[in-house]
Amino acid sequence: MMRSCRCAGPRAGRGEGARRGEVAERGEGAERGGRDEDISRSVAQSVIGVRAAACDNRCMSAEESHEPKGFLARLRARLNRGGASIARDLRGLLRGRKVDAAVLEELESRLLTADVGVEATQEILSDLNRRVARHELDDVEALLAALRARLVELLAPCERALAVNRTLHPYVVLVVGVNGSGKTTSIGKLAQRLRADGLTVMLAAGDTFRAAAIEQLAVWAERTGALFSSQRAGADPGAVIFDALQSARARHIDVLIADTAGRLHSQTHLMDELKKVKRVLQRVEPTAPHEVLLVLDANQGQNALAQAQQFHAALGVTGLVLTKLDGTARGGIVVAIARALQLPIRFVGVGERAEDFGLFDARTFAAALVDGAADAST
Ligand SMILES: Nc1nc2c(ncn2[C@@H]2O[C@H](COP(=O)(O)OP(=O)(O)O)[C@@H](O)[C@H]2O)c(=O)[nH]1
Ligand SMILES: [Mg+2]
Repeated sequence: MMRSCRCAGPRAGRGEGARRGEVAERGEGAERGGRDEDISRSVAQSVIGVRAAACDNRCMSAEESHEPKGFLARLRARLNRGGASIARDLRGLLRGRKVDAAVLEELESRLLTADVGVEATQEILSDLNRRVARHELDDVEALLAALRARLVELLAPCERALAVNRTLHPYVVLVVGVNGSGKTTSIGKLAQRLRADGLTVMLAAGDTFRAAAIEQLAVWAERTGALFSSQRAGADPGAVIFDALQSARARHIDVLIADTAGRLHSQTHLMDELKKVKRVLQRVEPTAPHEVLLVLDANQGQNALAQAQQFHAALGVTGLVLTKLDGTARGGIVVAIARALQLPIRFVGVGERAEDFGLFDARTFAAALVDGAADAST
C-alpha cells in the first residue's frame, strides 16, 4: 500500500523520515514517545488560537482570546451580507413608535427570514411579548437590546473553544460533513491556527472519493507546514486514517486532523463508513477521536440543522464549524442549531482565506445578526 508523507515548514520535521516527498515506513518508531512518557508530562491543554498554557474548557469569548479585531469586524460586515441584518431599517421605520403587536409581528417575520427557525423564534417572541406587556420595552431600541440579550443567552452555551490536549500524541480530530460544506478548507484553516500555536500537525486524506480532494488537502498541508498522509483515490478511508494515526504516533505529532468524504452512494452508506473510520481509529487508540468536528454550511439553513442532528446521532459530534457565514442571509440558523443541539461551536468561517476563520463569540454574533456591520454595543 502506497503512502506518501510529505512535510513542509521547519517545525513539521520533528520526527525523522519527515522530509518532503519521502515515503514513510509503516509503523516506524511506533513506540517512540509512547503513552507512558506522554502521561508523565505536565498537563498542557491549549485552547486553539489562545496563548494560554492551561485550559479548563471554560467559555472564552473571542475578545478575551485575542481573536484578531479584523476577524470580528469581517464577521460583523459579512454576516447576512451586512445589509440583511434583522434590525435593517427597523429603527427608521419605527422611530418614536410604541412597541405593539404589529412591531412584534414584523420582528417575527425577520427572525424567520434569517432562518432562526420556528421554535427558537417563538421562544424569543413569547419572552419579548411578556416584557412588552410589562411595559419593559417601550421603544425599538429597548426591544432590539432585549433581542440581542436573548440571542446571547441562547448562543452562549455554544461558546466553547477547541481544547487540544497536548499530552496526547496525537490529539485526533475527525472532520465530517456533507460534500461542499467546507471540510477541507476548514481543516486547512485549523491547521494554520495550530501551527501558529507551535503545534505539529498531520493531515490525513480520508476523502478518497475524488483525487482532487486529496490534492486540495495536500496544498493546505504544504501551505501550513503540516505533514500529509494519503493513499490513492478510491482507497479505503479507514485504512488511510489508520495508517495516518500510526504514522503520527510514530512521529510524536501533536494533532492529527482527518478529512473524510461527504458524499457516498447514500446517506446510510456515508454514516456506516464514518462509523467504521471511528472504530478503526479506536483500534489504534481507544480514546480517539478526541474531537468529532462537524462542518456545516450556513447557507443550507434548516437543512444544516437536519444534517447536524443526523451526524450527531450517528457519530456523537463534539464540536461544530459553521462555514460561509459571509455568503448567506440565513445566519440565524446558528441560533436554531445552538438551541436544538447545544453543541460547542468551535469556529466560524466568513470567507475562503485562512484568516477568514475565527472563534465563535456569542456577543459578537448576536450583534452581527441583529445590527450587521453597524455599531451595536450592548
Ligand atoms: N465564502 C466562503 N466559502 C467557503 C468557506 N469555507 C469553504 N468555502 C468554499 O466552499 C467550497 C467547498 O469547500 P471544501 O472545503 O472543498 O468543502 P468539502 O467538500 O466539505 O471539503 C470551496 O470553494 C471553499 O473555498 C467560507 O467560510 N466562506
Ligand atoms: Mg473536501
